Amino acid sequence: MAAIRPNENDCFVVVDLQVDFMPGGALAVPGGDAVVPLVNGLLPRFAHVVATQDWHPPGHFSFASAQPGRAPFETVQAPYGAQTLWPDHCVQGTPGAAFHRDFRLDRAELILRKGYHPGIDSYSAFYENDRRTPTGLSGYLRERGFRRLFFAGLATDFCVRWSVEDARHEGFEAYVIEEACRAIDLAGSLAEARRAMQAVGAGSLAVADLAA
Ligand code: VGL
Ligand code: ZN
Repeated sequence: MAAIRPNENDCFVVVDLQVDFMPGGALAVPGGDAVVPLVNGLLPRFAHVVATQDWHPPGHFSFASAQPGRAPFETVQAPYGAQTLWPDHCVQGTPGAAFHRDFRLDRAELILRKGYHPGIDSYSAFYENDRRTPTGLSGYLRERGFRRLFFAGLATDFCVRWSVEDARHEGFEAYVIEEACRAIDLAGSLAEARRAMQAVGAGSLAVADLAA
């Protein structure tokens, strides 16, 4: 494949590079810290960058601690469908919700926070988990004139996957930079994510596929 050279209509979407998703964090993604230097190295190749930030109020519905008798990684039925329960993570204003200190956040033109409604989780940067409540990102990206979105970050099988699927549904071209993502991988969720992203026509890229 010829190298892709990002242009003015392209945006790099960096997903949830936050302390709680790093090794030692409340919801650690294995190898999550390894993507930070890769993402930093990619930033200069893009004219435009958006970063997302998981941003939950204390006692959020997706926290197992908020559901009596439930443990992290169990699934419950929410009013909007199945919801995985998580350890408390990315609580608004806490150190765990902060971006990794080495992430060059200064390059981001927008920080899109999600997951702030107490009763709805939001994996996707576009729609909350009820699949109906918009975050406003698609209007923003459209108004900016972006057509191709390039994704990296955490976690491949949750926030990256759901964002990529919604990006396609919203009519954007979507590419996943595989080496710059890491997965939680609960019960085959990574394989399922790869299938789902392929099924919606998202491209899968290596860092080397992007022109330096
Ligand atoms: C995420 C689970 C819960 C993610 C966020 O960033 O992939 N996963 N909240
Ligand atoms: Zn979360």
